[in-house]
Amino acid sequence: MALLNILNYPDPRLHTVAKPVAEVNDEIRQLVKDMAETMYAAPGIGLAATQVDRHIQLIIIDLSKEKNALRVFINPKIIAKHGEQIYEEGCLSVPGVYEEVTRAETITVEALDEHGKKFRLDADGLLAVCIQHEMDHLLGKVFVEYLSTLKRNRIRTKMVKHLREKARAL
Ligand code: K1U
Ligand code: ZN
Repeated sequence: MALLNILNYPDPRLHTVAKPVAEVNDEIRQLVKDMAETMYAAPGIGLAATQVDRHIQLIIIDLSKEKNALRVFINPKIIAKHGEQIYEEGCLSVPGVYEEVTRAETITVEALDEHGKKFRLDADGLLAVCIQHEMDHLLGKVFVEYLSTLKRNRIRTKMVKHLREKARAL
């Protein structure tokens, strides 16, 4: 297994639109393993392939404390959504920033699992938030894009400064 590099906002590669996975094979399953290791190490509760510079429709989520309930969504599609909820979101590509975002309260998602088997899932609460957040990554959208231009520009400036300091320390 391998730890992958997570792209940091405002890296332009985070705005790439992901392509569907044509075949769920061993290469995809290896990427799932590497992404899971990367997400657990961060630590985070979700990760999209976009964030590790792989522009395919693959996201993973694990909301368990024990890190033993990995959910894999390949070519996910939201087929129904209802209501609204506000949640203070974070993002491994925007470290240290937590902001409220309004999303659907409940969703129904269809996807393939790591064996290529189609499944349907009804999700609410944090799971619904996380699926929507990760699926946005696949569309090239980062959660700060829901914020005001003023807030987004402040975050961008903070991140650029943080990245410069990180590079200088190397
Ligand atoms: O997409 C990502 O960068 C992952 C992100 C997922 C997410 C969190 C909260 C709301 C929406 C989406 C994170 O995992 S940020 C880190 C985080 O929330 C967390 C980390 C450790 C323990 C518990 C939560
Ligand atoms: Zn994110």
